[in-house]
Amino acid sequence: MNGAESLIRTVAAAGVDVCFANPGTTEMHLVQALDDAGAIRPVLALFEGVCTAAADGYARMAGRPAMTLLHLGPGMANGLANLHNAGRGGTPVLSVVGDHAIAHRGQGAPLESDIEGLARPVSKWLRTSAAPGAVARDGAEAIAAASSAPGGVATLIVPADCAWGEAPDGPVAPVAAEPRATVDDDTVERAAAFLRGAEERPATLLLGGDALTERGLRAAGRVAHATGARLLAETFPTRVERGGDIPFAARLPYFPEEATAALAEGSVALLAGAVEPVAFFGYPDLPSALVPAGMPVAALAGPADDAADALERLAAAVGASDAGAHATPAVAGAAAVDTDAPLTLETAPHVIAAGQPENAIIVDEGVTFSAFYVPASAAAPRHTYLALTGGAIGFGIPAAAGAAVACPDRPVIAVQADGSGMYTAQALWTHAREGLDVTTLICANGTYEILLAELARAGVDDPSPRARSLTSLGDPPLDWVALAGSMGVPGRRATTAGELRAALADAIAEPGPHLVEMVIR
Ligand SMILES: Cc1ncc(C[n+]2csc(CCOP(=O)(O)OP(=O)(O)O)c2C)c(N)n1
Repeated sequence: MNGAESLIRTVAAAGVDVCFANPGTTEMHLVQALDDAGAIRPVLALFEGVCTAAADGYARMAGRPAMTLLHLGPGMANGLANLHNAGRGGTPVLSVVGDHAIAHRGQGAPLESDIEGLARPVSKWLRTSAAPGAVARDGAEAIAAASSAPGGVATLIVPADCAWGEAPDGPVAPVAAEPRATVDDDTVERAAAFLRGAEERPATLLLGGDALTERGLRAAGRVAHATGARLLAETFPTRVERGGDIPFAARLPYFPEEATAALAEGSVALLAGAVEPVAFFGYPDLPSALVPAGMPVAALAGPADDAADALERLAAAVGASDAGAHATPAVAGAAAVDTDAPLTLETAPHVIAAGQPENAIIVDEGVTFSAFYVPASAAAPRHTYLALTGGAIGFGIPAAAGAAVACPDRPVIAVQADGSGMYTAQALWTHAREGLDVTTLICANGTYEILLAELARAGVDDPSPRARSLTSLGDPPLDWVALAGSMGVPGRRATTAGELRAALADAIAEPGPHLVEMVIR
C-alpha cells in the first residue's frame, strides 16, 4: 500500500466521508486512493474557496470534519478566506494540501511556495509529512486536532513522494479528540450568584457556541424564566437552532453603537459559550469593546466549554423549574405582505420567513439583508441557521452545498447577497452536479450596500463618482438567472412579493437546486 492509500483509509476509518477537492498533479495518488477506498464521496469544486466553505458548511451540520484536497500553495491560498471563516467559527476541517516530491523542492519549480507560511495563520494544527510511512499517523492526528474543542482547521501537507511511496504499515486507528471541557461547580455557583446580584435591571445572558444548540437554548430559557435575565446571541454564530418552540435569543446588533445600546439594557453580562464581544471594526472615538464601560461581566463558559451542560446546571442552581418553562419575549411572526408589493428590505425577508419550510437549514450571507431577515424569521418554523463567522465574504453558496451534502433530507436555503455571491458563484455548478436540494435566494440590490453605509458613517453622504464606482455592481448588471442556468441550476427572477412567494414555494416543492434572483429596491 502507498502513503496515499494509508492516509485515505485512515481518515475514512476516523469518520470522514466526503472530500471537497480541486486537485492537481501533486495530488494524483491521493485522487486515485479516494477511488480505491470507496468510503469517501469526492465532490469536485471549481475553485478552492468553494471547497473550503463547503467543508465548513458540511462540518457545522454533520458535527465532524470533511476533507478538502487542494493543490500546493497557490491552490490552498485560493481557499484561505473560507478557511479563515471556518477557523473563526470553530468548525473542524481536515485540509490536505499536496506538495512537490521532497527531492523536487528547492529546484525553483513554478508552483513551489512556502505552503506552511501560507497555511499557518488559519491553521490550529499544521504539519508536512516527512515520509510515506508517516502520512497515516499524521492524518489521524490532524483529524483529532481539527475535532478537539474548539474545532478548527488542521492542515496536512503531503509531498507527492510521501503519497506514492510504500507505507508498509498501512492505515492507523483514529486518535481521540479532546471534547468540550466541563465547567466546574464553583464557576456555576459564581454565575448563579452573579445573576442573583443583578437586581435593578435584568442581566443579559450572551450566548455563543454550544449555548446556541437546542439543549443550550432550552436551558438558557429556563434560566431567563427564573431570574428575569434576557437572552442575546452573538452576532455571527456558527450554528443556532431557531424558530418553533425554541427559546428566542435576539441577535446582538452589528453596528457598535447599537450593540452597546442593546447590552446597556441589561445591568450585567454573563457569557455562555461566547467571548466578550468586540466591534467588527474600529472607528474614531469608539471603543473596541461593546460592553458598556463599567458594566460587570462574568463568564459561565467559554467557546471551548460545554456551555449547554453549564447552562443546565445554572438553571438548577437558580431554582428554575424543570417543567420546560422559559421566558421568551413575544416574537413577532412574519408580517403579511401584499402580493403586488415590490421587494424591499422591509418586505422580502417576511416573504421568505413565511415561506421557509419546517426543518430548513438557512445559510445566511445576506449582508445588509441579514439585519432584516434575522428578526423577520424569529417565529418561522423550526430551522437551523448558519452565519458568516469570520467576515470573509464568498461563504454562502458553497457553504450551502456542504450543508446539503451533510443533510440530504433537509431543505437548504441560501440567503445570499449579490456582491458576496459573485466571489464563489461557481458553487452553483456543484449544486447542480451533485443534485443538491439548495434554494439560493439572491438579494440583488446591485451594490455593495454595506460599503455605502460605511461611507456614510465616515461622513461621506454623497460619494464621489470614483467612490461610487467601487461600490456599484450595476454596470453591467449581473444576470443571476442566466448565470445559474449556465451552470445547470434553474433560475427565476422575482420583483414582487407574490412572485417571490411562488418561486420559493416551487423551488421547495421540487427537489434539487434552484435560484431566485430577488430584485431588491
Ligand atoms: C474576502 C473579503 N473581501 C472583501 C470584503 C469587504 N466587503 C465586505 S461587505 C462587501 C460587499 C458586500 O456587498 P454585497 O455582498 O452585495 O452585500 P450588500 O452590502 O449589498 O448587502 C465587501 C466587498 C470582505 N468582507 N471579505
